[in-house]
Amino acid sequence: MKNAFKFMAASALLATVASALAQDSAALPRIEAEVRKVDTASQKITLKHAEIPNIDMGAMTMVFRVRDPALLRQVNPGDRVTVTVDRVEGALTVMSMEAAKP
Ligand SMILES: [Cu+2]
Repeated sequence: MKNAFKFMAASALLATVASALAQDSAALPRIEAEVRKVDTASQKITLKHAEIPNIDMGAMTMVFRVRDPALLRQVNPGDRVTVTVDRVEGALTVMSMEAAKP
């Protein structure tokens, strides 16, 4: 019983830390990308992205999850955007997205 309580307390703490980290997209490097495909139904986006140093990834075209599905309503294929990307529960996730400055 005591151990179960400790486990629950530790899990709650980890969840708090994880959500604090996930929400802190301001600290993440801003990455230039071009939208290739928007999949609203499955909340995914295909981006041709520049290097992403915080997850040690080179430039490529790939599919990402999005933190907030509302992000998908702002963009269309062909748009140039600036994104922040992080790993959330093991999945590469777009944390923020805005139109690239011309
Ligand atoms: Cu990639």
